[in-house]
Amino acid sequence: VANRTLLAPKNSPPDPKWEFPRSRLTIEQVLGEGEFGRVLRAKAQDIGGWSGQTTVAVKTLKEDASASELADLLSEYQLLKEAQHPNVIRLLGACTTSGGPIYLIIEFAEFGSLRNYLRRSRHLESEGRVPCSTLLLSSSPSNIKPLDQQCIDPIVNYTITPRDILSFAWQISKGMAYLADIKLVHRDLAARNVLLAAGKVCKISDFGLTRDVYEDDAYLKRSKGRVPVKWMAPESLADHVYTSKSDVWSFGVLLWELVTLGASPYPGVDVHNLYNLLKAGYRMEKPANCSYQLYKLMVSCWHEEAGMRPSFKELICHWERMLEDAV
Ligand code: ACK
Repeated sequence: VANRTLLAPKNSPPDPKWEFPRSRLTIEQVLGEGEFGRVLRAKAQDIGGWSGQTTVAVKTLKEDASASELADLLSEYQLLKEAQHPNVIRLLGACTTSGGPIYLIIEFAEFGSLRNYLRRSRHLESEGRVPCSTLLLSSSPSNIKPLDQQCIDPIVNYTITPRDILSFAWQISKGMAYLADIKLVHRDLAARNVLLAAGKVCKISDFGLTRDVYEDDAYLKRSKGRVPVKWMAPESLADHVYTSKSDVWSFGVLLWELVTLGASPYPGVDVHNLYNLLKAGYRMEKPANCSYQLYKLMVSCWHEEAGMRPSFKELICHWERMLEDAV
Protein backbone atom coordinates (compact mmCIF):
# COMPACT_ATOMS: atom_id res chain seq x y z
CA VAL A 1 0.00 0.00 0.00
CA ALA A 2 1.45 3.31 -1.04
CA ASN A 3 2.31 5.73 1.72
CA ARG A 4 -0.21 8.58 1.83
CA THR A 5 2.57 11.15 1.74
CA LEU A 6 3.46 10.03 -1.78
CA LEU A 7 0.09 11.00 -3.09
CA ALA A 8 -0.73 14.45 -4.26
CA PRO A 9 -2.18 16.66 -1.53
CA LYS A 10 -5.94 16.74 -2.09
CA ASN A 11 -6.21 20.51 -1.61
CA SER A 12 -3.77 21.52 -4.33
CA PRO A 13 -5.50 21.70 -7.71
CA PRO A 14 -3.52 20.39 -10.67
CA ASP A 15 -1.84 22.98 -12.87
CA PRO A 16 -3.64 22.65 -16.23
CA LYS A 17 -0.57 23.88 -18.12
CA TRP A 18 1.56 20.97 -16.89
CA GLU A 19 -0.75 18.19 -15.76
CA PHE A 20 -0.27 15.07 -17.87
CA PRO A 21 -2.76 12.15 -17.92
CA ARG A 22 -1.37 9.12 -16.11
CA SER A 23 -2.97 6.91 -18.78
CA ARG A 24 -0.51 8.29 -21.40
CA LEU A 25 2.55 7.36 -19.33
CA THR A 26 4.08 3.85 -19.48
CA ILE A 27 6.72 3.20 -16.83
CA GLU A 28 9.51 1.01 -18.20
CA GLN A 29 12.30 0.68 -15.64
CA VAL A 30 14.03 2.18 -12.63
CA LEU A 31 17.00 4.33 -13.66
CA GLY A 32 18.21 4.99 -10.15
CA GLU A 33 17.30 5.56 -6.55
CA GLY A 34 18.42 8.02 -3.96
CA GLU A 35 17.64 8.00 -0.26
CA PHE A 36 14.04 9.06 -0.78
CA GLY A 37 13.64 9.59 -4.50
CA ARG A 38 13.43 7.31 -7.46
CA VAL A 39 14.01 8.07 -11.14
CA LEU A 40 12.18 5.95 -13.70
CA ARG A 41 12.41 5.67 -17.44
CA ALA A 42 9.06 5.85 -19.17
CA LYS A 43 7.36 6.41 -22.49
CA ALA A 44 4.96 9.31 -22.77
CA GLN A 45 2.35 9.59 -25.50
CA ASP A 46 2.16 13.06 -27.12
CA ILE A 47 4.16 15.15 -24.67
CA GLY A 48 6.09 18.43 -24.91
CA GLY A 49 4.82 19.21 -28.37
CA TRP A 50 5.98 15.89 -29.87
CA SER A 51 3.44 13.46 -31.27
CA GLY A 52 3.83 9.75 -30.62
CA GLN A 53 5.90 8.03 -27.93
CA THR A 54 8.79 9.91 -26.31
CA THR A 55 11.26 8.44 -23.83
CA VAL A 56 11.16 10.51 -20.66
CA ALA A 57 12.50 10.38 -17.12
CA VAL A 58 10.06 10.40 -14.22
CA LYS A 59 10.95 11.60 -10.75
CA THR A 60 8.95 10.21 -7.89
CA LEU A 61 9.30 9.42 -4.18
CA LYS A 62 10.01 6.12 -2.53
CA GLU A 63 7.45 4.52 -0.24
CA ASP A 64 9.23 5.62 2.94
CA ALA A 65 9.60 9.26 1.93
CA SER A 66 8.42 11.84 4.45
CA ALA A 67 6.36 15.00 4.15
CA SER A 68 9.54 17.05 3.84
CA GLU A 69 10.72 15.02 0.83
CA LEU A 70 7.29 15.49 -0.71
CA ALA A 71 7.69 19.24 -0.12
CA ASP A 72 11.09 19.13 -1.86
CA LEU A 73 9.63 17.36 -4.88
CA LEU A 74 6.75 19.82 -5.12
CA SER A 75 9.16 22.73 -4.75
CA GLU A 76 11.32 21.24 -7.51
CA TYR A 77 8.17 21.07 -9.65
CA GLN A 78 7.44 24.77 -9.10
CA LEU A 79 11.01 25.84 -9.86
CA LEU A 80 11.31 23.68 -12.97
CA LYS A 81 8.19 25.34 -14.36
CA GLU A 82 10.10 28.64 -14.36
CA ALA A 83 13.41 27.45 -15.74
CA GLN A 84 13.86 27.38 -19.51
CA HIS A 85 17.41 27.07 -20.72
CA PRO A 86 19.21 24.53 -22.95
CA ASN A 87 21.59 23.67 -20.07
CA VAL A 88 18.88 23.20 -17.47
CA ILE A 89 16.82 20.01 -17.45
CA ARG A 90 13.43 20.61 -18.99
CA LEU A 91 10.14 19.83 -17.30
CA LEU A 92 7.69 18.17 -19.69
CA GLY A 93 4.74 17.61 -17.41
CA ALA A 94 3.58 16.17 -14.11
CA CYS A 95 1.03 13.74 -12.71
CA THR A 96 -0.23 15.24 -9.47
CA THR A 97 -3.85 14.13 -9.40
CA SER A 98 -5.05 11.83 -6.65
CA GLY A 99 -5.13 8.16 -7.47
CA GLY A 100 -1.42 7.65 -7.87
CA PRO A 101 2.05 8.82 -6.86
CA ILE A 102 3.35 12.24 -7.81
CA TYR A 103 5.38 12.08 -10.99
CA LEU A 104 7.56 14.86 -12.37
CA ILE A 105 8.13 14.15 -16.04
CA ILE A 106 11.43 15.51 -17.29
CA GLU A 107 13.47 15.18 -20.44
CA PHE A 108 15.50 12.02 -20.72
CA ALA A 109 19.28 12.41 -20.72
CA GLU A 110 20.69 9.44 -22.55
CA PHE A 111 24.12 9.41 -20.87
CA GLY A 112 22.78 9.75 -17.31
CA SER A 113 24.62 11.71 -14.66
CA LEU A 114 27.85 13.47 -15.52
CA ARG A 115 29.58 11.84 -12.56
CA ASN A 116 28.82 8.33 -13.80
CA TYR A 117 29.71 9.32 -17.34
CA LEU A 118 33.11 10.62 -16.20
CA ARG A 119 33.72 7.45 -14.23
CA ARG A 120 32.73 5.22 -17.10
CA SER A 121 35.16 7.00 -19.40
CA ARG A 122 37.87 6.38 -16.80
CA HIS A 123 37.21 2.63 -16.79
CA LEU A 124 37.58 2.53 -20.53
CA GLU A 125 40.90 4.30 -20.10
CA SER A 126 42.21 1.93 -17.50
CA GLU A 127 41.24 -0.97 -19.71
CA GLY A 128 43.31 0.60 -22.44
CA ARG A 129 40.37 0.67 -24.83
CA VAL A 130 40.33 4.38 -25.47
CA PRO A 131 43.15 5.82 -27.49
CA CYS A 132 42.26 9.47 -26.97
CA SER A 133 42.39 9.48 -23.26
CA THR A 134 44.94 11.45 -21.33
CA LEU A 135 43.58 14.70 -20.07
CA LEU A 136 46.74 16.72 -20.39
CA LEU A 137 44.86 19.95 -20.22
CA SER A 138 48.10 21.81 -19.67
CA SER A 139 49.42 20.97 -23.11
CA SER A 140 48.47 21.95 -26.61
CA PRO A 141 45.46 20.63 -28.49
CA SER A 142 47.72 18.01 -30.01
CA ASN A 143 46.50 15.61 -27.33
CA ILE A 144 43.02 15.79 -28.80
CA LYS A 145 43.06 12.91 -31.20
CA PRO A 146 41.16 13.21 -34.48
CA LEU A 147 37.90 11.33 -34.63
CA ASP A 148 39.27 8.53 -36.76
CA GLN A 149 41.66 7.60 -33.95
CA GLN A 150 38.88 7.25 -31.42
CA CYS A 151 37.14 3.98 -30.77
CA ILE A 152 33.99 3.17 -32.63
CA ASP A 153 30.52 3.30 -31.12
CA PRO A 154 29.39 2.74 -28.44
CA ILE A 155 32.74 3.23 -26.75
CA VAL A 156 33.38 6.46 -28.60
CA ASN A 157 30.37 7.89 -26.77
CA TYR A 158 32.28 7.61 -23.53
CA THR A 159 35.57 9.07 -24.68
CA ILE A 160 36.40 12.39 -23.13
CA THR A 161 38.74 14.89 -24.69
CA PRO A 162 40.23 17.95 -22.96
CA ARG A 163 37.90 19.98 -25.13
CA ASP A 164 34.89 18.08 -23.72
CA ILE A 165 35.96 19.04 -20.21
CA LEU A 166 36.12 22.71 -21.19
CA SER A 167 32.82 22.41 -22.99
CA PHE A 168 31.15 20.82 -19.94
CA ALA A 169 32.49 23.62 -17.71
CA TRP A 170 31.25 26.21 -20.23
CA GLN A 171 27.78 24.68 -20.57
CA ILE A 172 27.32 24.29 -16.82
CA SER A 173 28.43 27.91 -16.30
CA LYS A 174 25.83 29.02 -18.85
CA GLY A 175 23.05 27.09 -17.12
CA MET A 176 24.14 28.43 -13.73
CA ALA A 177 24.41 32.04 -15.01
CA TYR A 178 20.82 31.68 -16.18
CA LEU A 179 19.68 30.35 -12.80
CA ALA A 180 21.51 33.21 -11.04
CA ASP A 181 19.76 35.65 -13.41
CA ILE A 182 16.32 34.36 -12.50
CA LYS A 183 17.38 34.47 -8.84
CA LEU A 184 17.56 30.76 -8.19
CA VAL A 185 20.28 29.35 -5.96
CA HIS A 186 20.83 25.68 -6.68
CA ARG A 187 22.53 24.72 -3.37
CA ASP A 188 23.47 21.21 -4.54
CA LEU A 189 25.58 21.73 -7.64
CA ALA A 190 27.78 18.67 -8.15
CA ALA A 191 28.65 16.31 -11.03
CA ARG A 192 26.04 13.84 -9.74
CA ASN A 193 23.37 16.51 -10.30
CA VAL A 194 24.29 17.37 -13.88
CA LEU A 195 22.88 15.12 -16.60
CA LEU A 196 24.38 14.49 -19.99
CA ALA A 197 22.00 14.40 -22.94
CA ALA A 198 22.55 13.42 -26.57
CA GLY A 199 25.30 15.43 -28.22
CA LYS A 200 27.10 15.70 -24.85
CA VAL A 201 24.80 18.50 -23.76
CA CYS A 202 24.99 19.23 -20.01
CA LYS A 203 21.71 19.76 -18.19
CA ILE A 204 21.66 21.06 -14.65
CA SER A 205 19.26 18.96 -12.65
CA ASP A 206 18.11 18.05 -9.14
CA PHE A 207 16.43 21.16 -7.93
CA GLY A 208 15.19 19.49 -4.76
CA LEU A 209 17.28 21.76 -2.56
CA THR A 210 16.96 24.83 -4.76
CA ARG A 211 15.31 27.94 -3.40
CA ASP A 212 14.32 31.37 -4.61
CA VAL A 213 16.71 33.97 -3.33
CA TYR A 214 15.53 36.35 -0.68
CA GLU A 215 15.86 40.10 -1.27
CA ASP A 216 19.22 40.21 0.47
CA ASP A 217 20.48 37.51 -1.91
CA ALA A 218 21.02 35.01 0.88
CA TYR A 219 18.96 32.04 1.80
CA LEU A 220 18.73 30.74 5.32
CA LYS A 221 18.41 26.99 5.11
CA ARG A 222 15.79 24.94 6.88
CA SER A 223 17.33 22.31 9.08
CA LYS A 224 17.59 19.19 6.98
CA GLY A 225 19.34 15.88 6.86
CA ARG A 226 20.94 15.98 3.44
CA VAL A 227 23.99 18.23 3.42
CA PRO A 228 26.53 17.97 0.60
CA VAL A 229 29.38 19.10 2.89
CA LYS A 230 32.28 18.63 0.46
CA TRP A 231 30.61 20.89 -2.13
CA MET A 232 29.60 23.59 0.32
CA ALA A 233 31.10 27.05 0.76
CA PRO A 234 32.36 27.93 4.26
CA GLU A 235 29.54 30.47 4.76
CA SER A 236 26.97 27.78 3.95
CA LEU A 237 28.63 25.34 6.37
CA ALA A 238 28.88 27.89 9.18
CA ASP A 239 25.84 30.13 8.76
CA HIS A 240 23.58 28.30 6.27
CA VAL A 241 24.01 31.21 3.90
CA TYR A 242 23.42 30.29 0.26
CA THR A 243 23.91 32.66 -2.67
CA SER A 244 24.87 32.33 -6.32
CA LYS A 245 28.44 32.85 -5.05
CA SER A 246 28.13 29.77 -2.83
CA ASP A 247 26.98 27.97 -6.00
CA VAL A 248 30.24 29.22 -7.57
CA TRP A 249 32.18 27.53 -4.74
CA SER A 250 30.36 24.25 -5.51
CA PHE A 251 31.13 24.78 -9.18
CA GLY A 252 34.84 24.89 -8.26
CA VAL A 253 34.47 21.45 -6.67
CA LEU A 254 32.59 20.29 -9.78
CA LEU A 255 35.55 21.48 -11.90
CA TRP A 256 37.80 19.30 -9.76
CA GLU A 257 35.42 16.38 -10.38
CA LEU A 258 35.59 17.03 -14.13
CA VAL A 259 39.38 17.08 -14.26
CA THR A 260 39.71 13.96 -12.10
CA LEU A 261 37.04 12.14 -14.14
CA GLY A 262 34.60 11.88 -11.28
CA ALA A 263 36.85 11.34 -8.25
CA SER A 264 35.43 12.03 -4.76
CA PRO A 265 36.60 15.44 -3.52
CA TYR A 266 38.89 15.93 -0.50
CA PRO A 267 40.01 12.29 -0.49
CA GLY A 268 40.85 11.14 3.01
CA VAL A 269 39.42 14.26 4.67
CA ASP A 270 36.79 13.66 7.35
CA VAL A 271 33.77 15.90 6.70
CA HIS A 272 33.83 16.93 10.36
CA ASN A 273 37.28 18.50 9.92
CA LEU A 274 36.57 20.14 6.60
CA TYR A 275 35.29 23.50 7.83
CA ASN A 276 38.30 24.12 10.07
CA LEU A 277 40.67 23.06 7.31
CA LEU A 278 39.02 25.45 4.85
CA LYS A 279 39.10 28.32 7.37
CA ALA A 280 42.81 27.63 7.88
CA GLY A 281 43.26 28.15 4.13
CA TYR A 282 43.46 24.51 3.03
CA ARG A 283 42.31 23.83 -0.53
CA MET A 284 42.48 20.73 -2.74
CA GLU A 285 45.75 20.59 -4.62
CA LYS A 286 46.10 20.74 -8.37
CA PRO A 287 45.24 17.38 -9.96
CA ALA A 288 48.26 16.03 -11.84
CA ASN A 289 46.70 16.40 -15.29
CA CYS A 290 45.26 19.88 -14.74
CA SER A 291 46.69 23.01 -16.32
CA TYR A 292 47.72 25.92 -14.08
CA GLN A 293 45.22 28.10 -15.94
CA LEU A 294 42.34 25.80 -15.06
CA TYR A 295 43.55 25.28 -11.50
CA LYS A 296 43.74 29.05 -11.01
CA LEU A 297 40.07 29.34 -12.01
CA MET A 298 39.13 26.45 -9.71
CA VAL A 299 40.90 28.07 -6.76
CA SER A 300 39.29 31.45 -7.55
CA CYS A 301 35.90 29.76 -7.02
CA TRP A 302 37.14 28.79 -3.54
CA HIS A 303 37.95 32.34 -2.37
CA GLU A 304 37.03 32.61 1.27
CA GLU A 305 35.24 35.89 0.58
CA ALA A 306 32.17 35.15 -1.52
CA GLY A 307 32.34 38.57 -3.22
CA MET A 308 35.83 37.82 -4.54
CA ARG A 309 34.73 34.67 -6.37
CA PRO A 310 34.04 35.05 -10.09
CA SER A 311 30.45 35.20 -11.27
CA PHE A 312 29.15 32.51 -13.62
CA LYS A 313 29.06 35.17 -16.36
CA GLU A 314 32.77 35.85 -15.85
CA LEU A 315 33.47 32.13 -15.86
CA ILE A 316 31.67 31.78 -19.22
CA CYS A 317 34.13 34.32 -20.74
CA HIS A 318 37.10 32.33 -19.42
CA TRP A 319 35.80 29.08 -20.91
CA GLU A 320 35.11 30.74 -24.24
CA ARG A 321 38.67 32.06 -24.40
CA MET A 322 40.10 28.68 -23.44
CA LEU A 323 37.90 26.88 -25.97
CA GLU A 324 39.10 29.26 -28.70
CA ASP A 325 42.71 28.53 -27.76
CA ALA A 326 42.01 24.80 -27.83
CA VAL A 327 40.75 24.79 -31.44
O1 ACK B 1 24.08 8.05 -13.95
P1 ACK B 1 22.68 7.60 -13.98
O2 ACK B 1 22.28 6.50 -14.86
O3 ACK B 1 21.83 8.89 -14.34
O4 ACK B 1 22.10 7.40 -12.52
C1 ACK B 1 21.28 8.43 -12.08
C2 ACK B 1 19.93 7.93 -11.59
O5 ACK B 1 18.95 8.29 -12.54
C3 ACK B 1 19.51 8.53 -10.24
O6 ACK B 1 19.46 9.92 -10.30
C4 ACK B 1 19.56 8.83 -13.68
N1 ACK B 1 18.75 9.97 -14.14
C5 ACK B 1 18.22 10.95 -13.38
N2 ACK B 1 17.54 11.81 -14.15
C6 ACK B 1 17.65 11.36 -15.42
C7 ACK B 1 17.18 11.84 -16.67
N3 ACK B 1 16.44 12.96 -16.76
N4 ACK B 1 17.50 11.15 -17.78
C8 ACK B 1 18.25 10.02 -17.70
N5 ACK B 1 18.73 9.52 -16.54
C9 ACK B 1 18.43 10.18 -15.42
C10 ACK B 1 20.94 9.26 -13.30
